[in-house]
Amino acid sequence: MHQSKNSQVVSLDSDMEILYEKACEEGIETAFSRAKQSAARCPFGSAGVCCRHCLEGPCRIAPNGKGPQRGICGADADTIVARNLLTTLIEGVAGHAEHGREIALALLEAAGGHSDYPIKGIDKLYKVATGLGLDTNGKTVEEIAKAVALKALEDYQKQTGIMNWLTLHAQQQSIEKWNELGITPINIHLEISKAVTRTTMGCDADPVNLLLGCLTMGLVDGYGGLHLSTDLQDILFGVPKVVKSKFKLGVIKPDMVNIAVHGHVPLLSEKVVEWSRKLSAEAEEVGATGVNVVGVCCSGNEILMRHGVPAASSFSSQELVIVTGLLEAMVVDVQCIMPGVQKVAECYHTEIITTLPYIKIAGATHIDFHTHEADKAAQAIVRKAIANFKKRDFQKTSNFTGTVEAYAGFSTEQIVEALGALNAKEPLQPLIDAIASGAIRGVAAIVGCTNPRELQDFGNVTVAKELLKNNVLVVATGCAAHSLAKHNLMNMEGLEYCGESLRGVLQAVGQAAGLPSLPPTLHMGSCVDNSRPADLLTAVANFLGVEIKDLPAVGTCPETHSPKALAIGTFFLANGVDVHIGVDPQVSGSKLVTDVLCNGVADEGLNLDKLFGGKLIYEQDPVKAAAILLRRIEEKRLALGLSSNFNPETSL
Ligand code: BF8
Ligand code: SF4
Repeated sequence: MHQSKNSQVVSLDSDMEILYEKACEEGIETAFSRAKQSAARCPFGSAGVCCRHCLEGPCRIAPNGKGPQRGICGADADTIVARNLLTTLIEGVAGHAEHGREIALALLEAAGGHSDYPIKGIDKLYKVATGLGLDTNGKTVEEIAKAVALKALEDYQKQTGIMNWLTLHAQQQSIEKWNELGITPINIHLEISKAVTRTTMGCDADPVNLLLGCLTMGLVDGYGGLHLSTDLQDILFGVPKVVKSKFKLGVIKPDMVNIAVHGHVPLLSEKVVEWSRKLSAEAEEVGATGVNVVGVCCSGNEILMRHGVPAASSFSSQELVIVTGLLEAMVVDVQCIMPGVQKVAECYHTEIITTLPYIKIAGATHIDFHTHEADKAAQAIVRKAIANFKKRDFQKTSNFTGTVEAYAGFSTEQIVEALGALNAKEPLQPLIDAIASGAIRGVAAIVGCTNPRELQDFGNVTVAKELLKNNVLVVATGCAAHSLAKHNLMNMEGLEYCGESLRGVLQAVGQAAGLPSLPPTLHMGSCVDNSRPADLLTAVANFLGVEIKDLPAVGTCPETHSPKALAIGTFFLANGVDVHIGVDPQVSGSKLVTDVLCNGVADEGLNLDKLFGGKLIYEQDPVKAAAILLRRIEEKRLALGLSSNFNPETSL
């Protein structure tokens, strides 16, 4: 059912609307209500022209030309905007880099045999080891895993050369381009530290050079954050395979002990899932029928992809999950955890449990989680939740029964395997044939977040439907995947939204692989799993002997809020993929920065499109955004010599 934007207040998801109203009635503050209080945005911050990089400031540039045009140190709007953008990217990259480092250490520990995590993805281990040029002959799994983990950690330490994970995954032509520009990263920590240095007062003041620094951060994010994390997680936990699960609030069960896992690094969530199953009998002792784990945000995506654990909420409605009154615990690790969850939890019996020594919330319970004692911590967490069941106040609960079925688990390997059912020798050929014939016009990745300032799911779902209607193959990750799943775009019902030729391809591939069809959009995982669509594009480009930038492929991030999503977008931009963003990237205070990021090839000056073959597209209206993306897809089809309805006269 298509909902109009105006009929909803905070979310296209009617269950979330009900909970939002309940929260308002009970005087419980949530991100949605706070967003309304903060509706007016500071014009300086929004334009990116406010600087607090030193104590001479804060300085701000008057956007209309009347008032100060430089900060006290002499930095102008271009420098300040570019520096602020780089600072934002550093924040995003750091999160993904830490994610990768934690997994690398966990793998090293597992290789040493002192870990609660067995190594499950043996095929992937061999593939990554071989790709890294490691000798696997006559070596044990543990020895190979240790060598891979050390190679990963080297990407945080080496002082010369190129990051191992970049060499492992990037196209050679791209590496040459990045080398020429001097933006190829050496090691993750070194680049983050260098980038922080260049943003400080009295360092890099050349806006174009700062933007090149932004691209380095994009590469660090893509290879050091996303690819490294996905590869090592697949080695530790196994490569995801197609799985059927459920979305929406009906996944929370009134007769069970409910635990929401929230955050990102699957080390914690994997163990909570395992122990929730093992300790089910203890839940029965307190009158529940068992322990039910539900996912929130990207931790939710991780355990959905590998275990089919159902998902309750994306980012913007994370507090509303607690307002059901049915959660015994929300256990969190890192990233995207609103501090506000604790205040909401205090209105109910829900216990917020933090698990990392550097991520705490005042008032929350803290249980230190270490990989070498993961089982112990997970048991303690599940037992706390079980003990809380008796404290539940059934006067305050709201039950939801509605769920939406969704397929997930579409790792690149799984997609290639499905295609292999049509052509075992050249699995990519059916996909390429479909693109070449025009049955599929192109490929789009819908990624990123939901944002409490935006109507939840509206942008993500609208862009998806527009693209599907026009026969674009859509893959999704992150919280955007939650939006699509909740609105039937990951089950067979949603096939009605696809153009006829796309639907035909999805059905043919799906049926060959033993499914009724492929779903209209393919869930490829969490935000670090944006490595997976990148790998798919790389494989297709290599197969065709072209560059990623030549493919009719786009990325879109309609409802983002996170610096991490900007970092992911920058990674795709550096690879020549057009990236749409539906939320103001806060660079409008500098014409130079805006032109470099957003202008098309027709422009005189330096711009990303000319340098790499893709540009940033900022468009709030999702229908217009999809139209621009479709035009870009057709433009690239034309350049590849494929059928195209691109008309240069109407190009943007
Ligand atoms: O890393 S999509 S809101 S949870 S940042 Fe956060 Fe955005 Fe969700 Fe996943 Ni990604
Ligand atoms: Fe002001 Fe320059 Fe300091 Fe920024 S770095 S606060 S513009 S003096």
